[in-house]
Amino acid sequence: MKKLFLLLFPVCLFSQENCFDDGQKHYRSGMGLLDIKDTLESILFNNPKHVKFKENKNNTSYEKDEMYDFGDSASPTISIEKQTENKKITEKFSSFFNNQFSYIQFQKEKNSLYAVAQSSSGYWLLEIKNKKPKAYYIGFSKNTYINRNQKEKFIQNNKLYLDGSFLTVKSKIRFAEMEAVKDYLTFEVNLADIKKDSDNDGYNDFFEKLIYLNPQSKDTDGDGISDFDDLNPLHKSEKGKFISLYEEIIDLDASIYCNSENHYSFELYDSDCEYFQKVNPQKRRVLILSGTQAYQLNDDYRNLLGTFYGRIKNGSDEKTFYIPYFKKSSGGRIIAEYKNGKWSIFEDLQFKV
Ligand SMILES: [Ca+2]
Ligand SMILES: [Ca+2]
Ligand SMILES: [Ca+2]
Repeated sequence: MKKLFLLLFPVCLFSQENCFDDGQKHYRSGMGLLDIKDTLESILFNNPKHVKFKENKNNTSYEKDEMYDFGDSASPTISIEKQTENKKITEKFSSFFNNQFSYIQFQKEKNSLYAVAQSSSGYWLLEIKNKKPKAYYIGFSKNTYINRNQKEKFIQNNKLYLDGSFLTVKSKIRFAEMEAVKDYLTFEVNLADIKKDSDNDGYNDFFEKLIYLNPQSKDTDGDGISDFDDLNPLHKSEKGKFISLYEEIIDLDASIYCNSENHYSFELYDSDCEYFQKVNPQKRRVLILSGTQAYQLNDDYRNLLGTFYGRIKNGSDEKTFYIPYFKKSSGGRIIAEYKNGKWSIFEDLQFKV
């Protein structure tokens, strides 16, 4: 009996425990994962089962491919005519998907127009069919690089064939420096696997798994808004004094990508504070991961965790509150004042965290 009681006890304190300063240091979880040097062995082990690959020495090497920018005219495989055509198709895709993707290659089929594209979360297959856009997250591992130079036809016999390689971090000094541990690969994925959307909510299963949504439920958090339309799909929103404080704070990070129109771009946060998790954003699409989820997030998204907000510290007058924050290379604190039921917030950039 006693044991059970002890287990239940901490749950009741959950929200406050994780929101307010307790004099302890709380580091962001998930940070530091970038330093791990992935070996060929671990990369092969972690490669998802639906992704097959074969070596093909005629492919472009990672080193050579990486030198080309998107749509670079110096790329040897793209003629002027092709470039003009690609520009037109790019505009067509952008009219549906705004600025959420960079396009790698297009393919016209009888009833559909396809694109292989990249976003902050990884690689996607985009489809326009009967003027309806669909985006399917391909679900490659974080170590998978897809060449900018692809063969003319990447879809054949209901399979996706993409050239690329497996990468690892070359140097810890400069984060961006990568090298291929297995080069000249052609990846093969069944279209049926990536198109699978078990709950038919508009997000394919692979994307839902990546961002901790439920691929078997149209409405993960049960708030009546479908995953696809929910601006905070992981948590049911509520109203409250400190919840509205976090609503003000996330507006400080407003970016053009994570607006309500863009279903595939989220502003990512990690916080165990329930007040933060229960925000009801009006204009922005947010994913608020728990510290544990952020730590486990084993995909490209891990590079994209934005600002981390620490715990709320009470000022001496009970109207002023302080929240430290950490960005990739800087930090500061939010000063929040509560007057007549409203928050005024300021960023104190001079504050050293
Ligand atoms: Ca779904
Ligand atoms: Ca779902
Ligand atoms: Ca929902």
